[in-house]
Amino acid sequence: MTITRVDVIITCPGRNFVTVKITTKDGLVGYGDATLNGRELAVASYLRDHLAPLLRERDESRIEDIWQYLYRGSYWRRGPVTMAAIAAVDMALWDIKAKRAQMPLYELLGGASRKGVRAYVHASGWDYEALKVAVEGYRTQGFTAVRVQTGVPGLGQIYGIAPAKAGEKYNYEPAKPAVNSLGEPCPVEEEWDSRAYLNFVPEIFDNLRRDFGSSLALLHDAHHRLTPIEAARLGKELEPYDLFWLEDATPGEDQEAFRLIRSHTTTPLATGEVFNTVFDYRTLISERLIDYVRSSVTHAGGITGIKKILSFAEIYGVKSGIHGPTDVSPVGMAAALHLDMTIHNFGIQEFMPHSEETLSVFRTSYTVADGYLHPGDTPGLGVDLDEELAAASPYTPAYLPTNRLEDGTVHDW
Ligand code: GCO
Ligand code: MG
Repeated sequence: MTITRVDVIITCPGRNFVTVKITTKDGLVGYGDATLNGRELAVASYLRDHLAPLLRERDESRIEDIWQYLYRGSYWRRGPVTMAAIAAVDMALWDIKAKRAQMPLYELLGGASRKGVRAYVHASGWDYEALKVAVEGYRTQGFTAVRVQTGVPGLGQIYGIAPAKAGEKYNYEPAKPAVNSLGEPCPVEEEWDSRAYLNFVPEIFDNLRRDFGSSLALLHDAHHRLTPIEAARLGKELEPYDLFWLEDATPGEDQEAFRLIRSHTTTPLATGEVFNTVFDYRTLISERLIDYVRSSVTHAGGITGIKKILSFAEIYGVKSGIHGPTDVSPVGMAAALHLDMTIHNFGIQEFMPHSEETLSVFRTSYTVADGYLHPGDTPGLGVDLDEELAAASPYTPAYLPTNRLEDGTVHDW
């Protein structure tokens, strides 16, 4: 019952991932996802240089104590880097505990509360016709919930639009670096115009409801780019289209801003993929300003961390909508699915299928069928990492894009 090794594995099978591997004295191995898109090396250093030395010879069964030791003991707490590092250690320890108990993690967390985990997928297109093909593609695969994003006339590449052909199996990967004048990787710069976007989006939903009817759950991500009053306008104008949720309508750290949005619209609201502790949500949840919590297991302190958030949310009738893009690794996705199976206030699970290249390194047990995911019944999280293949794909510098307005002002991406 002792930790003997803590390894940090950085690999890039199609995109960068950071994984923690914890090994116990009797040879049990647990994995945790520590991937922070565009800042992977900061988390890897936090783990290698600051946490790993503190974990060796510790009793791996004391998960809550280790979580509190890493959270409070570091003095400097919260934030995406710290909480991703703690998350990875936490996931690995839960993986080990469930393997030692010889049961899938969801059984250890309280057993199944549902038959499976309803997923939503990402459909996008440069224009409505391309989006329609993508939505149709997913609907024929049996998905009942689809996030929809399109280009905006007059704008170039913007958030959420897969440059690949519409309807392709894999979703778009935003962390594609540009190269600066020195030949060094740097963020791509996209251009944004909220007014053009606001004047265009309602028509897209009008078309979608005309073509796909009322039963298909439609989600949309405004990705932090609107002011509170713009978000209120969009929520109000989308009410006739009965969205499942409007995500990140305005930057979520301005929690009180959601009071303004809420006072204008009944469109359900989701936020929090960039949040990493329950304190980021305190006003949002206690005043019921949102309907769904978006943090991922990977970015919110692991199983232990996100359970604190979702238990708080359950009291106020706020549900989960755990973040599941391709930049959360299959380990982080598996952890989400085990939680999704057991918590009462489950809402929906984001699912961007990883590429074959990624899945060749991360061998998963979770399954998807008829729009539902299931974590599988392999003991632990149910993910194995092929370290030889991982080593063959070294880290590749990559950054998320940045946004500028027409006059050059930096804007939320
Ligand atoms: C989502 C998110 C992603 C993020 C990406 C950042 O709703 O899935 O907004 O698209 O932009 O995960 O790394
Ligand atoms: Mg989002």
